[in-house]
Amino acid sequence: MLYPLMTETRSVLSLNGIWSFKMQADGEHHDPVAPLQTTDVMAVPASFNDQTANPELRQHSGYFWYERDFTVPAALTDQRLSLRFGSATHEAWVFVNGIAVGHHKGGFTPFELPINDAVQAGANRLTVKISNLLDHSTLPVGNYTETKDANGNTVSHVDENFDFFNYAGLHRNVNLLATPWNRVEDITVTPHIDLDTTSADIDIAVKTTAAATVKVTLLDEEGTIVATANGADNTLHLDNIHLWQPLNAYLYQARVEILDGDTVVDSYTEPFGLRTIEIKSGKFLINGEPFYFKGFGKHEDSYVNGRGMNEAVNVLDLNLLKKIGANSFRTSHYPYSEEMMRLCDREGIVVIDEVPAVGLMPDFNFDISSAFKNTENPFWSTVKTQAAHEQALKEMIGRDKNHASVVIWSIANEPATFLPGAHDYFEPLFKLARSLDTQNRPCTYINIMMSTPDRDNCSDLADLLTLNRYYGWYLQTGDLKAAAAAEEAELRTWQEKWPDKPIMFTEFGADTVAGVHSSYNEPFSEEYQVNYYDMNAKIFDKIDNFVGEQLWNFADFQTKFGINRVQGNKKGIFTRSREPKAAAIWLSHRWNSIPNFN
Ligand code: GCB
Repeated sequence: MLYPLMTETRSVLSLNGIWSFKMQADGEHHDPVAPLQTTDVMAVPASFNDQTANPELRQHSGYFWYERDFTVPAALTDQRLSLRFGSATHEAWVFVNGIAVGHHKGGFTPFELPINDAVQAGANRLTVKISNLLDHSTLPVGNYTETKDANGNTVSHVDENFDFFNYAGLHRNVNLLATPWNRVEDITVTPHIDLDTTSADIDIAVKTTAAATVKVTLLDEEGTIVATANGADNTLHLDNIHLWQPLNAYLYQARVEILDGDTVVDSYTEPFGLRTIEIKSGKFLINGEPFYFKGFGKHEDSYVNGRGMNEAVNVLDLNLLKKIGANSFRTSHYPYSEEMMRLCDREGIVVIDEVPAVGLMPDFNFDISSAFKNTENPFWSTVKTQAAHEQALKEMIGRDKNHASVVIWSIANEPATFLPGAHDYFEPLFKLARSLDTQNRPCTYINIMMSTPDRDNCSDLADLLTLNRYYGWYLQTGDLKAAAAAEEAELRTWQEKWPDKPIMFTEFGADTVAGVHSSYNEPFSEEYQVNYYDMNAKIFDKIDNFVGEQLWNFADFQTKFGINRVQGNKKGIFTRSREPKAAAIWLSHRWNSIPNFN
């Protein structure tokens, strides 16, 4: 799906701003034929949860409604009109003037709904019903239960089977699009790069709504035309190419036009970068050189906006990331906004792109030691997420396939791959992901602590080993010496088992309350966080195939209530308001002295 762009043939009208809002109370119903009866308002894009002063609404599990009026300019009514949502978390039903125009399930990918039959020139009413319910058939996975209130109405409860707050709402841009009827629907860019001759053959596959005369023009970063071709399936040759490099981005543009004689019927411009990715002898090569990942698992999480897109925070985060000497992050635990992906392309940030497959384990708790003993749970024969998982992969790869910044697809975070049945569940999903990506990016799943080399059932499926490990935090808490021994032993076993697969940590971290200090290296202190990272770093530097360290987490973030969390997860090396803890200074010394390629 193409990102909404204003071009000479396309209009994009923002529907962001203040909308009317109503929580649907238990037993209540609303018919969108009539306007919403409410005085509450919500800003879009943002989560609804932290915009309210009402604790009941903040914690609401169930349905809620957004509504606003919008005007369709008469000049646009003979074009194809559609509504485009960057995301609606987690399931949405959309109505225009009370007429149902479409539905989408899955809270982190865009959808577009044609509305010509429901709109008129001038004033119109847009209503969106949203559900934030999660269960064992959705991604992420939630534990769903129902009770009855005093009036016999059903009350829904969702207990997050994961460690982040179930923020919901219209999280990303909402736009009215006017496009030509005969238009470019999709563009797939597949570069074949010859590093020796610094040349490339670039396949540009254009999908149009009807047979059309297509013209493709490639422009360099200065806007100079470097190649042209006619037809919907072309290979264009470039000499003297500029590579897209980590932290040194270079973006070309593919301008795609549909022509009727000399008239441009539709025009769309897709940015793309030229870079190679290869896994060879335990190394992760970008443009033929061994790349070392330095960076973070992140969240889309900020004060007030919740999980809602916050472009100022995105810009700040990437500036902090670069300042600290990092070069990469993972979109834990769901695809991030299209705006963030475009920013990463432009800033040269290397991205591991993850589907919202999180919570794929029997039950989420912090008792890792007892989970180690639980090896016979029939989880994989009961979970019903396969269809949602396929859809999430299709939508993420469909959306992000042309991004130079994306170098790995993450097919799940911490699934219970130590339980029987995991391989049968994941094998078709890896096949699907590989068949969807014309750039053949490596695929992985993010491995949980219990899935040690002797227990894990899926490491043959992954192109590299991406491990989340909490030695010295959830295990050997406070004992960094014992933690170091256990961690080194495990890493060496992985390396022996798969000598050609690169290994990296995609999570490791220690909760740290900013301002808590200790002369005794106590967990939760800033000193412990520094020493914890120092212990890990010394081990990484001893493992040959170790290709990167992405720590947990970039910043403190909001979670559900629970005795293990004090106003959220405190493993950030920045606070939630992005102030540095002591570990940020320590890391900046380490990372600024490690080259991106080594
Ligand atoms: C993990 C999860 C992440 C949690 C983190 C933690 O393994 O992948 O979502 O937030 O641990 O802090 O416990």
